[in-house]
Amino acid sequence: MTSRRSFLAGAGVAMVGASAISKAGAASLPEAPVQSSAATMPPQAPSSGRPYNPVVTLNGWSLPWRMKDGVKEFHLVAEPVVRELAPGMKANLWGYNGQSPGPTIEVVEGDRVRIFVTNKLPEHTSIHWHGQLLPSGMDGVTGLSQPGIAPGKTFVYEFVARHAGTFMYHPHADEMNQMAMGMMGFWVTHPKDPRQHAVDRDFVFLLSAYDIDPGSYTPRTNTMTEFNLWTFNSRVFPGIDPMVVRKDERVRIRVGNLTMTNHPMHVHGHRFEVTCTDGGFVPPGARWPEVTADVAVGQMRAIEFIADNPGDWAFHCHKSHHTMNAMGHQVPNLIGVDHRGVAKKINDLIPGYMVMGEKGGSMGGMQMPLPENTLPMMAGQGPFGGVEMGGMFTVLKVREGLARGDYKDPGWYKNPPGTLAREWTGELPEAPRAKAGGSESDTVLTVRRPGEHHGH
Ligand SMILES: [Cu+2]
Repeated sequence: MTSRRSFLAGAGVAMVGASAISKAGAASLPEAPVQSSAATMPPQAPSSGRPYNPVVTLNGWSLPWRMKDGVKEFHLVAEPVVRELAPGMKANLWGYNGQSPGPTIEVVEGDRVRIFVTNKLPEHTSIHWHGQLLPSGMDGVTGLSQPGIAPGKTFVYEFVARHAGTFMYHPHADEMNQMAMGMMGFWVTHPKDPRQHAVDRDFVFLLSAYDIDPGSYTPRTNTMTEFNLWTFNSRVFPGIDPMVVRKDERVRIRVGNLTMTNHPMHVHGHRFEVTCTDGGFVPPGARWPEVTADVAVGQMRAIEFIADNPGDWAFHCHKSHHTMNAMGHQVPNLIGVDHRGVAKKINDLIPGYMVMGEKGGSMGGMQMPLPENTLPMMAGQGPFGGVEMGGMFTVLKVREGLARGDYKDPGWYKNPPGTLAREWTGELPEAPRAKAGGSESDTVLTVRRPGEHHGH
């Protein structure tokens, strides 16, 4: 990785797209820009070709191209990468151009696209352009549509991006290992007319999952269902950037699912419509309001809404184990168990041991020492304390008075007076409850065995 030039300026954040492209102009192969940072890059206006409204890849970036005789040329390099999942944890993954997931590819409906794919992995690979309508020989299925790309080799794919929509790319070679190692990327084909399907902010990310044992760095790829790190673009909360939007803007969030299970994606404070699926944009008359959209395995969904409700709103997968980071799955339910004494005995053997769960599962405030390179299960902090979330969770921040295109984190929402849940400090009479046993209860329960029932 160090032998390749990196086109990064300053703190590894800004891409110097234009100069990189002109430098490569004479070469037969376009340069392959590398990203060293897991930060969200600001949307990139197109440097050549037809205009479009660029997307924002959450904790990611879009791949620059060069124009050659009217063809958009991209260069992806499949290679081992180190991805920071959140501050405090890095993973040895496989990805493209320095990151997992790979960079987002943005083109316009009708563009002719040529993609060079160089394999720097220790085994063969290929790329399948998930959802594209293209010639069979460009579909990237190893053995079926092409031979695998051997280590050290480069293949060229070329096709026309025929319809606008939301797509993904991923290997179709040793998929179980390569996708469990993080090989995937997003693809957006913008409409020919930038006014069509226009929104003010367009966020994209992929869902991926990893099984990384606490204290280790490399995913176990034979895992079928017991993944322990659930990610947006190979990041876990609190490592996932917030989605910052200006009040009353039209917002689109595009999600692709390359995990091995479905994810019901849920937004707070707003209703949305699914406006784009795997097959393209949904006609307006066929949309209906939702607050949760299930994204099945291999699917893409784009949701749209008007951000008319200022605040800090959770946006997350609704499977509660997917909003947690790595944990042991063999932990019994200890709610209501009295551990006094047990903890003391264990502490004599293992100083620092902490009993978990006797008052529920809340571990936000616990400071049990963790193995190295391991995140707490639920780590995010909010303005009122621990958010008790990890994994597939981030915050939609809707604010008045932001500048157009300002994606800077505005901090926590300041609730207007009278709009914040508060503690009740008045009298608290005991609630009347039905008592067990019958005699003191108002409720009379008559039980009859089925055999005693004669009728009909
Ligand atoms: Cu989920």
